[in-house]
Amino acid sequence: MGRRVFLGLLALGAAGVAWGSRAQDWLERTLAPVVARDGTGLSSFLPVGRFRIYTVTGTLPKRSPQEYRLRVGGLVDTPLDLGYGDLLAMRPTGLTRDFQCVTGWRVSDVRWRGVLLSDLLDRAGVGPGATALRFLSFDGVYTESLTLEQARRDDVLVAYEMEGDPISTAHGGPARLLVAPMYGYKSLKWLEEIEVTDEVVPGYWERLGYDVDAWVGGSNGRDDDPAT
Ligand SMILES: Nc1nc2c(c(=O)[nH]1)N[C@H]1C(S)=C(S)[C@@H](COP(=O)(O)O)O[C@H]1N2
Ligand SMILES: [Mo]
Repeated sequence: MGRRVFLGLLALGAAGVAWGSRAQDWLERTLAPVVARDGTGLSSFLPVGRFRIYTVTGTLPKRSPQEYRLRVGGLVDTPLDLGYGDLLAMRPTGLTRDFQCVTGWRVSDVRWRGVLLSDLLDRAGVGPGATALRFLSFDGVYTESLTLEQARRDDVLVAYEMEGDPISTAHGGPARLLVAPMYGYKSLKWLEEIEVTDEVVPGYWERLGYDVDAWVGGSNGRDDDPAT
């Protein structure tokens, strides 16, 4: 992608803020093929609204609410296989928090809505010996982890709404993880599977040297992330 095109996209991104979510949807549909064609550093993030869009695969995988499934398995009493409607039918939890990437950008006061991960775990019933969770994305590559104690916090959601709208494809919809007290890389997008495990299995960026415990303000702060 040429420099002028890129600057044009930046301007469109800014316009998206002013025009609202319909323009933003259009922008994301238009940009998705650009990201897919060029998986280099330059286009591995896109400025959309106040956020940058990250995707380690260079694509924005899309699943409609109708086809969306979320599985919860591993060390549980009752494995779950939930649809989008099943998530909406569970007790909703709202949360407004700053969203911060380890590379330094931050979006203040983002409004999220979803299901407490803790509620999902209660529904599945966590079995003996369980100490951690592993998360898988339907992008087929990205993974994340939390300890069971972290996962049970009241600021950790399986989120399906952001800023009052269904979470867009670019932001990891139909449903993504939101680990509000930690850096953005813990908040796995395009959530497909949660596996309850007996040990922490380090996630995608953690295998590349990032802290497994990614508390915002912790030792992790650095700006040499290849995804910037
Ligand atoms: N599946 C997937 N989830 C992901 C990532 C990714 O590349 N793929 N990037 C992570 C990082 S580093 C950040 S900062 C946030 C960015 O969220 P956003 O793209 O909605 O701005 O998503 C996180 N979750
Ligand atoms: Mo990030």
